[in-house]
Amino acid sequence: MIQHKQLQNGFKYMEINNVYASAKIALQGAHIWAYTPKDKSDLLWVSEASYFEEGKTIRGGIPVCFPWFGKHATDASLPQHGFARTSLWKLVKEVVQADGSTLVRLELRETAQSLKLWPYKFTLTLDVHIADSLSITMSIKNADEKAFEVGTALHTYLHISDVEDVNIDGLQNTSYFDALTQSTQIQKDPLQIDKEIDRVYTVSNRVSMSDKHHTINIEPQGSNTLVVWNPWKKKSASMGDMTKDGYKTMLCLETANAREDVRVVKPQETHVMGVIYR
Ligand code: TA6
Repeated sequence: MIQHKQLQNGFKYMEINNVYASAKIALQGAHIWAYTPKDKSDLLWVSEASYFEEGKTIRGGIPVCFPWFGKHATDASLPQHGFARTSLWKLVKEVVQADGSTLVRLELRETAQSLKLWPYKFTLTLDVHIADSLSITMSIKNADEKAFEVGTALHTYLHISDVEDVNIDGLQNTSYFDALTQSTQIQKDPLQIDKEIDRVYTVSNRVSMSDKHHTINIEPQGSNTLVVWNPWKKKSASMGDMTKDGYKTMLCLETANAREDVRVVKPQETHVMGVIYR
């Protein structure tokens, strides 16, 4: 079943319930903010202090970062992580498949406003497949006459038992850029976390994250970067949309095209990136 709902303030979202899972997707940002497989715990974390408002990103779920990741390379006044996550997308497809799973397609194109921030015509499509796994595919079509460079992320907030329980396997022997020390390092062992972390790993293989309750496999496509982020206590205290202890039960593992992995897309070409969580 697919239902179209809105909050009292007019914030629009879709609620999907099928034999495999339930999910919620906001039209602003094509933002998946809940995905719960049947008889399992929530995959995604959302801050209890998150905004659900026009023009403000949801703190949690899966923000879509586009057309740049992080701060803009040359103009710090432009919105962090681009404009896709706060733009209103168009729903172009909602289908219940023969096997009972659900496919939702949302689309974003350039507007007069986006052209002021990023001077290119584009078609950005997000395909979300809700089944016993959650599969997300982002297709970036260059609809302009000149090539563009694009940075992206599916900035996923995973819901975890406790950040200090977590073990991340699959990053061993990869290099990462540590945004906190501005240095490049090599990851030797499976990753465990006991303080603030903000790293961009160079990795294209499957990574798995285990906590006390479950193991989540993260299978990327068209991406050579995985960002690992937890703001920890001090930084979250400075963020208006985090509660005091919220950071403990979240970890961002973000399939991305960031830093050296930004992509050049030529006119009429399409870059496809995405991720499957199982
Ligand atoms: O992906 C990690 C990161 O870029 C961090 O540096 C960080 O501050 C964060 O994302 C959250 O960004 P936001 O703009 O959503 O507050």
